[in-house]
Amino acid sequence: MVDVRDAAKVLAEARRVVVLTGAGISAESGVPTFRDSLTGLWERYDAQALATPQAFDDDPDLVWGWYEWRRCLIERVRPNPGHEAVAAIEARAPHTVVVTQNVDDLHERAGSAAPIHLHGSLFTPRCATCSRPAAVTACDEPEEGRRLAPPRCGQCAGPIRPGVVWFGEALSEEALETAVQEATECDVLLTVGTSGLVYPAAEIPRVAAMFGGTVIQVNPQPTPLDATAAINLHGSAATVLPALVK
Ligand code: BV8
Ligand code: ZN
Repeated sequence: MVDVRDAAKVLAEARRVVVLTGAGISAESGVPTFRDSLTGLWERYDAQALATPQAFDDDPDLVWGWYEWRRCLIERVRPNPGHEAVAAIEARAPHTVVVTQNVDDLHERAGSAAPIHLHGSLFTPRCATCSRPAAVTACDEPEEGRRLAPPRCGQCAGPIRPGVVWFGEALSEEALETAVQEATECDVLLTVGTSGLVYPAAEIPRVAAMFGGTVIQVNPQPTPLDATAAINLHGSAATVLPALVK
C-alpha cells in the first residue's frame, strides 16, 4: 500500500508535473459533478438535450438558461483547499501545467496562472454564427430550470452560445496538443476528480504512463484510470491534495 506520504515524496521530487482535473475537484465547493449517483447533473438532466450542438439548435432558450444557471451558481461559490493545493504545486515544481475539463473558473480564483480549459469555459460566451466573443452579463438570482433567450450578437444578430465544448464538437487543437505534449514529457501526472469516461481527455493519463510518467490518481471512487495509475489515493480532493503538498 502506498500512502499519501510516499505520493507526496514522488510529487516533491518531480520537475515536470501535469495536473489533470475533473468535476470532482469542484464538488466540495458546491458545484455538482456530472456522473455521481444522486448528486450528478446527468442524474437529473439529459446530456443529449443540453450538451450538444443539436440541443442548442433545437431549443436555445432551454440550453442557454441551463448554462446561465450553472455559471451563476459558480459565481457564488469559492475555490476549496483542493484548488489551493494545485496552485501550491504550481508554485513549487519548476514546471507545472494544470489541465482541466472543468468549465468553472475556480482554478484561476485559487491562483493557478493559466489552466488549460480542455472543455472551454462558462465565462467565454461567443456568437454561434460568427464566433465573435460576447460579454458576460451580471447574474441576478439564478433559478434552476428557467428558460432564457440567449442574447444576440452585436455583429450579425446570431444567438450567443456558451463557450464550452459540447459532445460531438472538437476540442481546441492548441489546448489538446499542449496537454498531450506535456503528458509525454512529465515526470508525474496527477489526475484528480475525474471519472475518466470522456474522450479524448481520458487518454491524457494513459499518454503520460506510456511515456514513463508516474500517474497519481485522487478519487474517492474506483475509475477506469485505476489500472493506469501507479498510485491510487482514495479520498476527496479537499482532504488528499493538501496532504500531498505538505
Ligand atoms: C470529440 C462541457 C471529436 C460542457 C463536456 C464512444 C466511445 C468513446 C468516445 C465516444 C463515444 N461516443 C462519443 C464519444 C466522444 C465523446 C465522449 O467521450 N463520449 C463519452 C461520454 C462516451 N467525446 C466528445 O464528443 C468530445 N469531442 O470527441 O470530438 C471531433 C473531432 C473533430 C471534429 C469534430 C468532432 C467532446 C467532449 C466534451 C464534452 N463536454 N462538458 C458542460 O460542462 O456542460 S463533458 C463533461 O464530462 C464535463 O463537463 C467534464 O468536462 C467531462 C468529464 O467529466 P468529469 O469531470 O470526469 O466528471 P464526472 O461527473 O464524470 O466525474 C466526477 C468524478 O469525481 C467521479 O469519478 C467522482 O468519483 C469524483 N469525485 C466526486 N467527488 C469528489 C471526487 N473526486 C475528488 N474529490 C471529491 N470531493
Ligand atoms: Zn455573430
